[in-house]
Amino acid sequence: MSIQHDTIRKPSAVANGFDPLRWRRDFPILRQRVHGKPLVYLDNAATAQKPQMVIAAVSDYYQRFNSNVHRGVHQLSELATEAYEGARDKLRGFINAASVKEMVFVRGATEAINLVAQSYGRSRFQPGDEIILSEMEHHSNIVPWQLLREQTGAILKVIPINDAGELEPGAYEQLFTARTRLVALAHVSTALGTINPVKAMVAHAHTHGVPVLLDGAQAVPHLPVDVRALDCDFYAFSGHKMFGPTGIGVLYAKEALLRDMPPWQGGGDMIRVVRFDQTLYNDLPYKFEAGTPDIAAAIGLGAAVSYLEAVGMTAVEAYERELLAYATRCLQAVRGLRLVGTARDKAGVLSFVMEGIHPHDLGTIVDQEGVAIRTGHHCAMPVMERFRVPATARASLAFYNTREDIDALVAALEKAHEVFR
Ligand code: 7TS
Repeated sequence: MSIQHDTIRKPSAVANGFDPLRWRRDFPILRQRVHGKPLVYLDNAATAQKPQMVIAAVSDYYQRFNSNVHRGVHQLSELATEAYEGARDKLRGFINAASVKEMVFVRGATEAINLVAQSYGRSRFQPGDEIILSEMEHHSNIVPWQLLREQTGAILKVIPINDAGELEPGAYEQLFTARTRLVALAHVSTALGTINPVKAMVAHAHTHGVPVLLDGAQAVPHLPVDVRALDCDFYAFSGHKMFGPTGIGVLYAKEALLRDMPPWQGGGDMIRVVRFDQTLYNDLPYKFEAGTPDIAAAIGLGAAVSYLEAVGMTAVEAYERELLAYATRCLQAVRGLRLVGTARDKAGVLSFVMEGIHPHDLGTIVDQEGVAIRTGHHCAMPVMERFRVPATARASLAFYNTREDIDALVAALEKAHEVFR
């Protein structure tokens, strides 16, 4: 069965007054066919598609004012700097940071976490100091801390997860000791979709005087995020998962912390004065931005923020919750399918395994039907180990997905059953 999505305009796609089809039109890539079938894109956790407005902003920069930032007095450089810094300020507003000094442009969530490990962690941590992580972390929030462990002798402590894919209640609080120096935790889990109760967890860490880094890569595209309300000390996220370009992301950090942190990379833009005997570093946030940044991507990300503000993050969250509930019901009705990750509070991620079919085979068959999902360990191998599966198939939602997309996935899964019968 192939569903002609481009022609479907059923009221079922409209929930809470939110019409995904209105927004979907802004994404040129979603209009294409794959293997002769209309593309159903359900791999948004890996990377999200880009609206025309973002593509235009990147192209406009290269066509009209390509120039380096912070360096020239000429017209083009001023335009580029204005657009680049304008994007930073839009991002600041989007997550409600107090100041642009707290918004460091990086390549993505991975680089943001490495920056904290190498600057904050490496300059302070002593052998035996403890870092609390969870079992559901993305490799990007595990490996940088293992590198730091090798460099400093720090110890990693892991919050276990239960069968639903939630943090084991009570386990977190018990991990704190007098040696705890940092908590690094996913806001939303990449492989399970679990939304962690991060506000309460930050508050608890602060009672011990311990700062908290939140990995917001899977949260920012799907929920309203307010770093001041969360009171987190660091917040890391990637542009490409929030409908912006690849190669750009943000490390938010409280100004007082950034001020005391040493630079982690040296080069142009991060300095004020360079002499061979001594170098004075630049103001925040430039102290952490060595070298020419991905200017086009930053400008594109600014456009993505404007776009998301027009869509409305509160509406996005409500719509995706409803679509997730629909998708969960539909997938649970598929023969032999088992969901991995059934937390009470979840974002739009559906990881699953199907009896008798390897996830990779499943992914290939589903792709033949035009449905893009991801299969594998989703850069969260400890989660696979915890649930004793080698891999899962994962469908991940965005606000431009519809109930018809879910129906197409279910039809493709039924087809896989026929093939493997
Ligand atoms: N943290 C989380 C929670 C993630 O989901 C990802 C990427 C990262 C960090 C790293 O982000 P990056 O932009 O720096 O690579 N997650 C995935 C995924 O689920 N499939 O592909 C990448």
